[in-house]
Amino acid sequence: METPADPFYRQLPKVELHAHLNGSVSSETMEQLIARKPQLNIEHSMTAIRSGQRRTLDECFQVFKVIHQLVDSEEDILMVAKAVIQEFAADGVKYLELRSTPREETKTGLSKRRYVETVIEAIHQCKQEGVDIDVRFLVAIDRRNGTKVAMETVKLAEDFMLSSNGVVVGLDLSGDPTVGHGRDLLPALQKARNCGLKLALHLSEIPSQKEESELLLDLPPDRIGHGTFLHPEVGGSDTLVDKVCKQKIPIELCLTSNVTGQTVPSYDQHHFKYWYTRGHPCVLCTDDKGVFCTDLSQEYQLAASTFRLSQEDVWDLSQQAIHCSFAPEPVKQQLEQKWAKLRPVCL
Ligand code: 6MZ
Repeated sequence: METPADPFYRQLPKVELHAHLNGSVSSETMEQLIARKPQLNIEHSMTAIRSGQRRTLDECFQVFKVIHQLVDSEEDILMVAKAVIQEFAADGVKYLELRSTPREETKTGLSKRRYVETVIEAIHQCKQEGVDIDVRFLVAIDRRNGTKVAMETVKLAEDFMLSSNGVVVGLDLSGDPTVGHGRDLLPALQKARNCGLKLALHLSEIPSQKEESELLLDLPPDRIGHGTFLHPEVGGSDTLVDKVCKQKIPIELCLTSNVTGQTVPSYDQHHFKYWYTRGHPCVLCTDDKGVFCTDLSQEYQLAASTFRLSQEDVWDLSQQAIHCSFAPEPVKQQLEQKWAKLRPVCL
């Protein structure tokens, strides 16, 4: 991140609902990971895309493969998860839903169950250390791993939903959108829904996912990630838009990620405009703050300057995000109270 956001955006209390753990690792933490594993010969330029640069989505997915080599043990996961949580808190994020794909690594003896336990441990440690942020966890399904793994992931998420004291609240469907089809994951997603897990699904991140989105919108998901190609102006359809609007499904919008990954040609053509002007619930998010060299304050400032939002509009956006979260109702009320206390007098 080259220039930090203006004080208004940094001081704004914020809710982050779309953040992939390994994509959120900051350059400072990355330096430490690289120093720990010199034998991998990884340079920092391979783990982040500096602002102003553009990559294809496929190139972005190569970056995650490099990061996964650097984060492959319990120790690494604890370190990155704690650092990511502290960084979001330092950026004024008061409520965070972190998501990550459980991985097993034979080399280090890491199992998927330990992976999730370690993220939960990091969340607990941050709480004990008094970091001012409420953190929840979404267990992620990587779409390229197919039906069987998706089912196993749902089972894992369900177990933790029951045993984690409210930390695990839902399931994310993510991964390279050019690989696999949602049809094969439908039984797993239905199972997740039936057992009470909330669903945050990446939908229509690329144009060819129209049929898949129609199918997945009937679940329905509780939130949509990106939804870049849902509306007719970009090759989506009125049917898709109707489904999203009738069910009032909030959309997680990640400006820098989409422009850097070139699924959106420029900031002013971002689909934020389409959904926001319709009054549809929109939540600004970072996606992968480490890889895309951004933070949430920066994303709010970008949206404000691109779409001419007033400070009041920005405040309302951040406050509405509370109600798009998967937090239990009493937590939402506490957050509302926090926002009321922090509201600047000038608004
Ligand atoms: C789809 C994405 C993504 O799970 O190892 N991920 N999936 N679209 C995106 N847009 C750029 N950005 C990240 O974090 C990295 C993983 O998150 C998903 C991919 O599956 C990636 O491997 P975790 O913590």
